[in-house]
Amino acid sequence: MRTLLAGLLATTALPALAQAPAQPQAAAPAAPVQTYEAPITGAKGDQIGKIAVRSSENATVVRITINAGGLTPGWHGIHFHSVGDCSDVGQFQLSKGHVNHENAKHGLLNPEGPDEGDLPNIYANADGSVNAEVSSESVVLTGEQGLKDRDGSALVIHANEDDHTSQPIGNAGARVGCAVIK
Ligand SMILES: [Cu+2]
Repeated sequence: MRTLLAGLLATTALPALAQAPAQPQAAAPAAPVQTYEAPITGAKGDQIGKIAVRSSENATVVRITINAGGLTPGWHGIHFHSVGDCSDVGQFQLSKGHVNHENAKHGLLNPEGPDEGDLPNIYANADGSVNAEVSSESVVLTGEQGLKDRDGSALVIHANEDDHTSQPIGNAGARVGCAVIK
């Protein structure tokens, strides 16, 4: 059956190829890229760096820049949390839990995950600085379920690394940085 189908495809595909127009087809217009920038507030309320977010219709890329002294050296879990409120400095609980419209389990490596807030860890250098870029195909900036929805969202940085499997946040610990996305 598979070879029969392949044969059919081959015979029908060839004439179609032969009829293809000689001139190159005009490229489809690129989808608009949305951009957003915001400061990252550290555990003591000082600005420790910034996020620069770019999003297309189906993916989001976040560039994270953290100044020397901004974080403890080593790996840190980061997530999109569901509310754009970082005003409770040092706690950052007002940013609530992860963006998670599907009620998925947390964890990029969890068979029942990931949730929409999940992102790879970032690594802070010995001086506490970070230059990183992470991406997600689970969220975008605009739209009803976008990061910039009615109550916004937040990029939250945790004290420890995310193990990408444990509930609810991969043992990532306290919230030590927060950036509003609104
Ligand atoms: Cu988190």
